[in-house]
Amino acid sequence: MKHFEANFDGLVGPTHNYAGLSYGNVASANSAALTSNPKAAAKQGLLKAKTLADLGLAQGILAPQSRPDINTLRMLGFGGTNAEVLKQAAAQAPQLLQACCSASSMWTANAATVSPSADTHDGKVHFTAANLIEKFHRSIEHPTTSAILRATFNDKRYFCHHDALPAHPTFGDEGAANHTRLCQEYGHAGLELFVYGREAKPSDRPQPKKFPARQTLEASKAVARLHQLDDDNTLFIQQNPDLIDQGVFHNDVIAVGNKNVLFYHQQAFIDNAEVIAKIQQKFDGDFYPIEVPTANVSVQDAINSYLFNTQLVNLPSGEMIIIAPTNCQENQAVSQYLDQLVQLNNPISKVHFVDVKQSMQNGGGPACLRLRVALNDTELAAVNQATILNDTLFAHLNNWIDKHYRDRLDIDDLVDESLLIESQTALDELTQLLKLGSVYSFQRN
Ligand code: SUG
Repeated sequence: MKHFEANFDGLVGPTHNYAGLSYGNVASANSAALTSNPKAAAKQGLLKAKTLADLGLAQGILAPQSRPDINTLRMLGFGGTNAEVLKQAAAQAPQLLQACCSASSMWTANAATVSPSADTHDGKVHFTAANLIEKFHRSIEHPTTSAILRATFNDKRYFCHHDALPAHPTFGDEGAANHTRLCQEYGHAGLELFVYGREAKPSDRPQPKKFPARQTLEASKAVARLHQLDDDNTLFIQQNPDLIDQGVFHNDVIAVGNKNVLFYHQQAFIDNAEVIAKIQQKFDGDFYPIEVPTANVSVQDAINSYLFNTQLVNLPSGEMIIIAPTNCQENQAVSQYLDQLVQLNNPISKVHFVDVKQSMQNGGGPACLRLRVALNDTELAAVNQATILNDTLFAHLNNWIDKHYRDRLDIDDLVDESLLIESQTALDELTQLLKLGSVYSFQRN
């Protein structure tokens, strides 16, 4: 039986826009009110996913959310026809309309936390949808995320789905963006690292002073319990709060792991040496930490280029390569560092650059756009096969994007009812393409 890691990328939805919704995410703030290009964004993301499929990796697609979210706007007191709901919201509370139009579900690293069957007591792959409560526009994702995950991993013999944790600040959960799994081989029991920003209960641990810490220790521990993980294969690590204050809003902006390699910045954790020693103690096999010194790459350069929001992947040949955003090529310090990295004696042999600039402008790099799911052959065969990316699905999705997506969108366009109609028409067709059933509430009402 073969074991490997599959990536499930979020398709960028038709309402992709720049609304400056994520306080603490520097790119989102800097892009506020820029004109977006949903068509280019969707194509960039899809091409990135196809690049990985063409490299021989298992690659799936997760459907986007339906936006504008008219139901949420109605819950907030806007009424009448859909057109009236949009108009009232635009006039009275444009920030709520913008939140209900965000295409933020594209960043599927925040869709859920996933533990593979090799780590769990019942031998199933466990998924816990992330509640994303720190940001209103993201907190409304999880019911549909759960429906999409259940329709994608739709075999109870192999997959166990948990609803999002209770929506209270004690349990702020951002999913796999704060979770890394190290292992010797994908099929071996791994060591799951849960990186949190703060403890919800009063504690004397340092906390960020400026920007919010989105993930709590309490949430990480709840997910580990739900996933039936052992103490032996979990580690809870606090992120450096000073870095959160500089814009490292998720751990995957400053560290990434794959198999026995952890690639991280010198300032990623409060005490890197202690973290590495703890991992070394618990990790079964040779552990390979690669620490990037501040002298080579500053925290600012890491945030601007997303050096750590890269995908470290193993090709079928066994070779480990790094999938990096083209922004890394454009940053002199980072580009120099990457040139050196692949020359040095370490497991990473090559860098492959992908252009995901539309997503990057909202703070989402290659790693944000994917949910990693370690699987074996039998489990992959049990996944909804219509969601697996191959040449045919790639061609269909490109045509579907061409047919339905706009190539420019301003935040003032969000009030336009025709955007809602275009979006629902597109997603209705997509559910047929991906054989998802009626995952959207507009299909059931
Ligand atoms: O949650 N940006 C997302 C980016 C998420 C990146 N994901 C990972 N690091 N895994 C966020 O901050 C911006 C939306 C806007 O401003 O229009 C946004 O939601």
